[in-house]
Amino acid sequence: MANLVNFEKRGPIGVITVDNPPVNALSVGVPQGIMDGVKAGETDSGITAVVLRGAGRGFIAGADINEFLSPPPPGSASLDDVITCFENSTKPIVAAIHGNALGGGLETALACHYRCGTGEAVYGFPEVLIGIIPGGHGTQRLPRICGVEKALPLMVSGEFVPAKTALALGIIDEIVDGDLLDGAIAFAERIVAEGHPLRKIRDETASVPTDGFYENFEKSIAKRARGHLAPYKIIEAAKAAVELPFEDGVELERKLFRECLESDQSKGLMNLFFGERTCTKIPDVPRDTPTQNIASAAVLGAGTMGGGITMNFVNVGIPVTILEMSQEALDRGLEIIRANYANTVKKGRLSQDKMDKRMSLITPTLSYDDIANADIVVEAVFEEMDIKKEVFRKLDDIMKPDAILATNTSTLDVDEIAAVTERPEMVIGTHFFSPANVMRLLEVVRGAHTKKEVIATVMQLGKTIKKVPVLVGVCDGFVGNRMLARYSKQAYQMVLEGALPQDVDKAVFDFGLAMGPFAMGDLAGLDVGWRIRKRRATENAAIKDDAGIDDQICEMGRFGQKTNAGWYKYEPGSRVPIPDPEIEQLITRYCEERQIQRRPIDEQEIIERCIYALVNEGAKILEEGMALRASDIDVIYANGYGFPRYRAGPMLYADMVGLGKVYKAVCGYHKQYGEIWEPAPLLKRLAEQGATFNDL
Ligand code: 3H9
Repeated sequence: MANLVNFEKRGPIGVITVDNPPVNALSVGVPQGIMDGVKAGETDSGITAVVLRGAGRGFIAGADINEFLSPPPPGSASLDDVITCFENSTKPIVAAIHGNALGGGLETALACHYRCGTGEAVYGFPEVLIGIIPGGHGTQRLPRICGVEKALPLMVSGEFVPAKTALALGIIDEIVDGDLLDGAIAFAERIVAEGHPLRKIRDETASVPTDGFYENFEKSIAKRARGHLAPYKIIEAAKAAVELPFEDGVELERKLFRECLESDQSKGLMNLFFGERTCTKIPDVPRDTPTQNIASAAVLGAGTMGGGITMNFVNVGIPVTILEMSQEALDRGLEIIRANYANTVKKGRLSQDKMDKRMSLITPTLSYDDIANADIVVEAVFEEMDIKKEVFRKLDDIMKPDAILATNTSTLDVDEIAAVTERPEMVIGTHFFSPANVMRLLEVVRGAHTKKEVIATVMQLGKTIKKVPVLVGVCDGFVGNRMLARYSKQAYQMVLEGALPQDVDKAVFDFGLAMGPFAMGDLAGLDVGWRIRKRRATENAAIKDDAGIDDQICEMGRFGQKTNAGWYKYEPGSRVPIPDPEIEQLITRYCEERQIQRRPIDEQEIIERCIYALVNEGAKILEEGMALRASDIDVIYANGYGFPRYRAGPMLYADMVGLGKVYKAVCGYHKQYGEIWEPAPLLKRLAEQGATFNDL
């Protein structure tokens, strides 16, 4: 095995190079290697200073996250040991940074006496994103460098800052032009020649923030950080940097770090970290599968979905021809896209120049002829099989032979759509989530005949347009919506049995989801499902025509937020749901008419029934191979359905509860409610084996 850390002499400068691909994480062996390098520099009288750098893509991306989930044998050298070693060094140590210095990597750099880096390097403390706090003195050093008012937003958001900002904040001392190693060696030689002291950030003091800073800061993150532990622990630790001596602050940081590390939240977030990277790995579509170049796209339909999809492409510089049936629809669609961008410009998050450039990449058209040469076409027309089939016949006729034909259907059978073409191997599903320009999830639906090259291309394209692409199979609702149907059914059922919509929504919100099922229904619009149910009832005499509460709500003209009334009522222009006595009366009346005995339903039952319904269906999906892994399902729920990231997703949540307990509850509901709760055989098997979904 190649050395994880190398040491070499460049004249009077010792150079330590961390070489632990892919990201130079501080895995077992790396801290010891760095310390050995420092020792080599110390003992060589010909060496006056040491430069620490990373090989490959970057400096050091932090601790090895794998080692938090499965800790290595005790006794190996740690980041703490490296820091102590730096502090005891009698010769200057200079960090030379390129690519990124993140988390423990940045902490390593901050423990050096000086830091320089390239103009393209980025710096950050992303620990919060995996549910922990900087645990290598970062919370104590950063406030001493740039003040707690600047340090806290950086550590609590986990955002990366560019080199120029890092220089302005004092995180680095110099930006090196030209070759980094040459520049860093010259920098180190200058430090020695000019007799600069061994600068130790620990000896500096962190300035006291303005009155009310902490309270205001907590308020500013309240929505984003709701339910999360780590952001608040970071605040506590950073406060200590201002108020306590360094050693005491470090002691507190260590304690808070452990608390976070031992929490279920960090396990959830770390699993999600790996899940979001594993989901692009498809066993029978290896990484070296050839992909097609996507230099242009076409989008069919300029409605909400089509517009959002178009924005995704032009945001990354891929020109789009957008096709509609009428000039009016085309104009309306373009106007919405323009208004969306203008809004972002107004908020200062996009320059006018960039907006103009993006708009200029959109070509509106009414003619199929204009899209024939696109590398991919994404269909986002009305969700009806006959219409989709007609569109795909047309696409098959006109599109160039190697064009990828994608459908954005959320409910229809991709194979049935593909079957109307002469090239089903080029057909694939790209299920975007609304609003498509915002939501990160992309379900990539693999048809029975979809070519591996097409799958590889679309998965890669998903990453290019900054989505989290997850491969799913063809089944009703694919993965996300198929599971959601079970969850919504339980929510509705509990309203029939005794809960009110606001009870269910509150329990689910307190559990951590972005919103409850009824508020979500109001946001999405209740009329779509209602129209589908009505149509199915007219088409199929076997479907009993007993209008449910949701149908009756729609019959009252209450379609959700867009009509200021649905399951809740809304003040005009407001999105805040207000429980409505009229709905409560409707529910009570409905139940009385059907002699349904209502009973109190507590929060625990609400959560169990909603979440276990997701889990049981998820297990069926896994067994059928519609999702490749339990973590893929979690990635879908965290990125498309507002599942709290700190719980990863329903499958890991179930693992943490214990599948034995989940299975027992599902069996209980099965006995009580029948077929809908039929336990998934996979859940039964794993529960009996004492195993988890993660073990799969
Ligand atoms: C920490 O430092 C705690 C300290 O404060 C205290 C300690 C006491 N560990 O994302 P990519 C893998 S906590 C292990 O696709 P990119 C990743 O799984 C840590 N593995 O590439 C993937 O593997 P694979 C604080 C890691 O170019 C491969 O590297 N630091 C780690 O899009 C490529 O990753 C962080 O949280 C890791 N730390 O982005 C940084 N990082 O190929 C987390 C990556 O098998 N990392 N891998 O799927 C990142 O943000 C991005 O990976 C990075 C590269 C920006 C570095």
